[in-house]
Amino acid sequence: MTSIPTLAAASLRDRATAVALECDHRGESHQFTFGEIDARSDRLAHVLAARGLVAGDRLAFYLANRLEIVDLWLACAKLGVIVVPINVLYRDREIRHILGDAEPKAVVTTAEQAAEFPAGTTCWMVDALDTEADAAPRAATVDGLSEATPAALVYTSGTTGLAKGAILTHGNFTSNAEALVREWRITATDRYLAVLPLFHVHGLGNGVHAWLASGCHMRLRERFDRATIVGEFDAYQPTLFFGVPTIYHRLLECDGDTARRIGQHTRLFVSGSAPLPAQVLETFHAAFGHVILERYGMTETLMNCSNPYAGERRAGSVGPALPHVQLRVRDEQGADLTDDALGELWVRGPNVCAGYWKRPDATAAAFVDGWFRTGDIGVRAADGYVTLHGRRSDLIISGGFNIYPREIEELLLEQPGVREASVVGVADAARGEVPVAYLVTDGPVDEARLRAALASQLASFKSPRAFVRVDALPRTALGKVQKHLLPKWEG
Ligand code: MLC
Ligand code: AMP
Repeated sequence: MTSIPTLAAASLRDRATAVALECDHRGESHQFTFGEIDARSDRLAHVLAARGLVAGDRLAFYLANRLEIVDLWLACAKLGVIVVPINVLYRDREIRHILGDAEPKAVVTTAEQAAEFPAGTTCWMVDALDTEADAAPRAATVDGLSEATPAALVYTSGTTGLAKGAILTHGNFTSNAEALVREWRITATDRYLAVLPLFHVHGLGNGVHAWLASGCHMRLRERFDRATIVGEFDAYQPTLFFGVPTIYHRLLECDGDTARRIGQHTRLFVSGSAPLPAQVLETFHAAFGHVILERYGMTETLMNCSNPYAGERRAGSVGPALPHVQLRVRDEQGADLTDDALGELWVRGPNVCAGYWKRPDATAAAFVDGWFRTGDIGVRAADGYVTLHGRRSDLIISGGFNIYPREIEELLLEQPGVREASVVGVADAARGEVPVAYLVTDGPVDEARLRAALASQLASFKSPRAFVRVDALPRTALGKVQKHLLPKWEG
């Protein structure tokens, strides 16, 4: 374990002349060497320091994937500044909460996206920062960074409906990267096609850090786009690809020849962040000639489990715990369960976050004697393979993005005429799950008005697929909504 700059130095310094990154920049496709990436972040670090940022300050970004996120990440790591990534699909309510909680000195964004921010927010325009950095001298990495230094606050929703900032340290990122590079045999000769958003830990913690740790070649795309993805595979010929199940579902739309061609030059396809349906695994195997490697991680812990690179990649299982991760299956009282018994997964290790930002209550509830309660329910077989069976909370995962029903319910209850609201996840072939809202209302539901109200406040992926009017919500004697008794929505 070490700090991010030390981990990255193996590529930034030792492979300074090797091409590191290919991406669009200022309207053209560009290639950058590791030396150039190092210099860019040193210069940006100088600019950020000149603007008053010091170790421990927070700096947020609200951007779709682009080169400057890499610059920002490395510059902040070098300064000990804590990065707060904000999902670029978030809207007013989600943004206000994160700003109020993390209190960043500024938000780096584009002129167009700055319009999403409440008046009075300090927004730094990414293009202006970039131009300023071009002319700046190189700043040195600050002293005193260690594995315990916070590197990021990554917001993840809680059962209360309000997102909590997981404090991810330098050591969390470096230990995770070292494990993945070793376990997935990533080397400097790999070519990694990056399409996952860098504002979540899958794209950032796994993708960017496996790249930095291995010194491989990365092509960074703004996002996954089903219309252009085949062209990307053909032109770039990646060896390495990380996706969420929705992306693999979309890739199955490829014709047979295309699938075989893509499969021939790719070495490893990894899936995570939501359950990979066995049918997608099997169909993908038949078409692309690869068994997708499924792994299990979360914002608070980065990677926990992974199917092996060599050895059985078991359908429906997320594989054994990674070597640096301790994993237990425990009952409600925290007692260890035997193999094959269903319980909650608890994890401990250098991958686990330092707690929740300014939330000692939530931190105390989640950590017991250094063990983190994941809230995921699963079993471990005698050979160590873990299978997930759901969650303690009613979290919905749609396209790999998390949705806490409570957040949507609270907003629905603020709308005129809505007396009661309950949101549940229903199965969707492409996105895994989608939210559906059940409402008790005074009079008919004005769906257009509800949609507009939600769209102005929350990310589009949280918008319910349907609004179903019911006379009453099924409740227990204590008043808790029994979501499983709601009438089935058939689409
Ligand atoms: C989707 N949109 C994006 C986007 N993905 N915008 C910016 N950046 C992205 N990455 C927007 C689209 O513009 C559109 O907006 C809407 O979302 C739906 O897009 P779509 O193209 O119709 O969607 P689809 O083909 O279904 O594909 C969506 C997807 C996306 C799979 C590409 O859901 C995605 O990127 N998911 C990855 C989520 C992720 O990385 N999760 C990891 C969490 S970490 P509009 O406004 O037109 O509706 C974690 C821990 C771990 O979970 O490691 O396991
Ligand atoms: P997030 O808060 O976005 O980091 O989401 C983490 C959650 O995603 C985990 O707690 C799991 O419930 C879920 N998850 C991640 N990987 C997998 C997987 N391979 N299969 C099923 N669920 C997963």
